[in-house]
Amino acid sequence: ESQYNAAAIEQKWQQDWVKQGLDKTPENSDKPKFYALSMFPYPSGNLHMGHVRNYVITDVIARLKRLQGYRVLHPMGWDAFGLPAENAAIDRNIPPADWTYKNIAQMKQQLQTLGLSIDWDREVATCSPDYYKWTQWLFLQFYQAGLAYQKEAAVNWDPIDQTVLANEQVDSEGYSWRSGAKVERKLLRQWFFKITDYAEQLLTDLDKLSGWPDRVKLMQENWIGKSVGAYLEFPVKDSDEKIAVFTTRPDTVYGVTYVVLAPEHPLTPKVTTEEQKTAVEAFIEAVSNESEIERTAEDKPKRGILTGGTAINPFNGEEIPILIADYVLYEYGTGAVMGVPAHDTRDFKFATEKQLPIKVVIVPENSEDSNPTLTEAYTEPGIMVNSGEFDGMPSTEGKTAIVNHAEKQGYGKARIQYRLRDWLISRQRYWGCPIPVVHCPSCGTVPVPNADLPVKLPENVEFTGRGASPLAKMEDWINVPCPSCGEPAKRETDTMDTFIDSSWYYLRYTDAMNDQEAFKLEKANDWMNVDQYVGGIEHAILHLLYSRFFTKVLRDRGLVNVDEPFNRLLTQGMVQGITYKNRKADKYIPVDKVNPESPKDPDTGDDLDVFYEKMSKSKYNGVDPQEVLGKYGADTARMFILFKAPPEKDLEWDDADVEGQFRFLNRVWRLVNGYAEKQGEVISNQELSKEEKDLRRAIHTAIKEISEDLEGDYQFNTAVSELMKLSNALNDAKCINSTVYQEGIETLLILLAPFAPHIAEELWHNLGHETSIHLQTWPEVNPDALVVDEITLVIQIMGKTRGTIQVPANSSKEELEKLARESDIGKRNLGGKEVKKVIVVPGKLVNFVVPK
Ligand code: ANZ
Ligand code: ZN
Repeated sequence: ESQYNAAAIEQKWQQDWVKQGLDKTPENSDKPKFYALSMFPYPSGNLHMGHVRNYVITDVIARLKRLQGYRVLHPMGWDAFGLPAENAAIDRNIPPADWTYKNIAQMKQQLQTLGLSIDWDREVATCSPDYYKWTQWLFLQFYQAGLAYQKEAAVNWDPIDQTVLANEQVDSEGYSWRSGAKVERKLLRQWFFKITDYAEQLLTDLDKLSGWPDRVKLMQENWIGKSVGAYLEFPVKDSDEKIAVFTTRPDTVYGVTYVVLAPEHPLTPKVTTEEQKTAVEAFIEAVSNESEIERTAEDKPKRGILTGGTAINPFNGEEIPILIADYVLYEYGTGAVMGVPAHDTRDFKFATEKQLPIKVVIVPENSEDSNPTLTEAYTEPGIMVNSGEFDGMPSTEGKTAIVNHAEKQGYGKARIQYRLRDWLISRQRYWGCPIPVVHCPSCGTVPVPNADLPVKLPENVEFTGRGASPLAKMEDWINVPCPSCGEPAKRETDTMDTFIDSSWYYLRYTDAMNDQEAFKLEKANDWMNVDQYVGGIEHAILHLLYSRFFTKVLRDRGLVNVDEPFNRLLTQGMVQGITYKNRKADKYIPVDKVNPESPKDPDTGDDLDVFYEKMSKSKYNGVDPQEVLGKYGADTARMFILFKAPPEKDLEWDDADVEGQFRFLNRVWRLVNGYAEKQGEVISNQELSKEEKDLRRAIHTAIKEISEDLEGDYQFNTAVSELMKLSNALNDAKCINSTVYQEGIETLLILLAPFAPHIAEELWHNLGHETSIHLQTWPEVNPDALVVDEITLVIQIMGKTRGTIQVPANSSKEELEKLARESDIGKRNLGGKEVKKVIVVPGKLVNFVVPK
């Protein structure tokens, strides 16, 4: 009997499947469609366990759906633009394209060893001109729709390297990763996408996404951040200027004791008095380098200063001071707020520090005192007091009443405000998609005509990491005739945020080879939406929000007919490795240097902390997929990953459990091959024996349980447990010449096929089948097979029949006695009586002997 040699059979079948074209996407088929999508990887060069888990999950779903009769689209590609390639160019002088394509080749080869049923004909790489041509075309669609525009915006500026930095290149203290310089904020002209136009739709359509985790929907909701409130205008004393504020609490307007402007607010210099001028300017200078996070941090004392100017509360004519403070953000609302220290926690702290008055205008219902002294802000609803004609009104009603009043008087109006800002899409980088516009001295911004797309990245660029973007130095590339007037003009040198590349790749997959269009409408409409999207929670906000935005814009341009890109979303948990840390020395110890029986630091002898944490190089707790695959094969790795934890939960890597799955596959190997060898004539009995009936029940229970586990929530872990149960039942059964046994063996293999595709295929062929197991049909549950036969049981007391009950035919003696005792007949006749003896005749009767 042959040994299970994973390496040999996996290679064999992978080649065979390619030859047969099993993974190709069926184009002309009247089967229902299923689009299974993994978030595509950044080609860093090495496949890690997080990738493996992600793609194995999607693959099981894709394989399952094929067996269930769907035509499946299961593609893969590369999110291939981005900073690391440029850094490699700077550090090692390798052109970004070379580095990227080398990594893609390496990772693709690694992916293929996992036995993923991917249609590689549809592979895309976002850095390839035949992809980014269409990214540029889509940019121009946005531009024509008025959804792409330029404005000044603050960027991170490294004053030593004279370059713009991405947020990730600035450390938490605000220093440059490269030069170590303190990063400054500098205003530069930047490109934006007007995602704010879609804020309301992006919010309300979350309701359509019943197949998304609530957690992700909540994160998106918070990011969009809808606030219902009002704009109110406070006139500046002795001036025509008015300060508009955004407030969610118009009901507190009588409690305003000051107004605060963002330091950058254009009114700041206008309201500042001569005496305060120097102090105000110094304050603005100090704030200008603070990041938004620093400015709004909860725990930090709020910094602010009087401008000397005075505003008037239009509701009661009160004169109130105007301040500037760092916590007021210029980009949100109107960049100005009304300070209500009695009812806002932040204002309370600020007013207390600055000794500004606190005026109560809301009190709890039934409160006697309308001027209580507060030790903290009262932020709950209540009854309005000290609010003129509004006194006595519940504050919840007061919100509308105040806004209505302001609207009538002409100094305010209802307003919905979103926290979402427009998407800053320009990057001063080389390795990204060039923005296809030309700047002409006479025509202004001119789109590159479609016929001239793609605007290709120039080659032979010098990378120093210093100065402006490498593109800005490519004179030959920059200088072009204006597409409109033909006069000398200059190319845009900014490239696009790589999140744009990944906002439409799922559409390109539907028609990946098209060199005439980004994708054909009919093909996109045919395959969209993605039925199941699988990826990391780290993309819960940006990538998913941007993709949703793209889909809606393209829908409005008539390029696709769906509202949402991703029907169902599975965010898989992290893969964690066992981690050893010397807490005293604050250092991690590589796993292979530690004796797991008594974990000690090999250098110092200190006891080590042992815990599970996300695998990472810096913690020396990673497990290399190549190593596991080399030792056990892809099928074992897949089984372990699926078995060890539900897909959305974190998974703790455990070698013993990997072993366990390897042993299970070996058992299946022996079971099926043993059967294939011994298998004689298969006898079909008219009347099934009890053993056959039991086995048949086990088979159909497995079908039922596994089908249910894989429906909706994809509980692969319990499905694998069911596979193990069925395999045990087959191992124990003796009726190997029965058709039932044959059904059991074949069912086991088909149920196993999505999980461990290679071994299932090999064993399937060993049974004598010619066509691939992956072309079979997922078995159906036969409800009859699940039914447990019943018999009529006679209940006797002292040999006298008192009645009968129905019981399962296969009940044991103990079960029969219990069923009889607990039946109504048993209870009625035995109630309280001591039972001396019980006589059980299996399949017939139970007789209770009681004292006379
Ligand atoms: C007066 C007031 C009284 C407020 C009160 C709250 C409670 P969200 O929910 O985030 O929209 N605000 C408005 N613009 C701001 C800006 N640019 N920077 C900092 N804070 C700003 O919060 C809206 C509230 O945040 C607004 O309502 C305003 O303070 C403040 F008892 O106005 B409120
Ligand atoms: Zn021109």
